[in-house]
Amino acid sequence: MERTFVMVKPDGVQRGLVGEIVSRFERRALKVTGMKMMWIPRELAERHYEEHRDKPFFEPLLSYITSGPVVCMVLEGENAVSVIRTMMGKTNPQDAMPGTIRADFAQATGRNLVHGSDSPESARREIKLFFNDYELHEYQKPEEDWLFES
Ligand code: DAT
Ligand code: MG
Repeated sequence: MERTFVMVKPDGVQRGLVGEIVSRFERRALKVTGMKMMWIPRELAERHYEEHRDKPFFEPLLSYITSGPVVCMVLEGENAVSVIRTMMGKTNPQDAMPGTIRADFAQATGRNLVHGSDSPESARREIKLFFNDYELHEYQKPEEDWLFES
């Protein structure tokens, strides 16, 4: 099983889309192993997005992501990183496929509702940035026997 870090960004919280977005992951039987609301401090936002430090959109990105509370999650499933990236859709919602979160609910790159790690390495880094061990939970769900061939 693979774990990935997902965040409903401030626009998703403000627009009341937390339930809709979490519901899509739950319906797909991805397992929520951590979840919390937080208002990201600027220093954490800078570390999270450090790969973009030299990009022209870095400052607007930081002010967007720190503009209100977000909901952070760790989700687990087979190939969870790429499965969730596909469910989110392209970075620019105007290029995202219908049926993806970004295409269905968003219109602008700078207000694209969700974050999801782009590789297993990024996932490990981001999970560590946002969660303590005691906030992550291993548990069994009764439907697990019906999700995968053994
Ligand atoms: P993603 O969030 O799909 O992984 P990314 O890591 O390239 O995309 O960029 C992080 C965020 O930065 C993205 O969700 C929105 C913003 N962003 C990316 N490219 C941008 C651009 N060209 N103009 C404005 N904002 C951009
Ligand atoms: Mg990214």
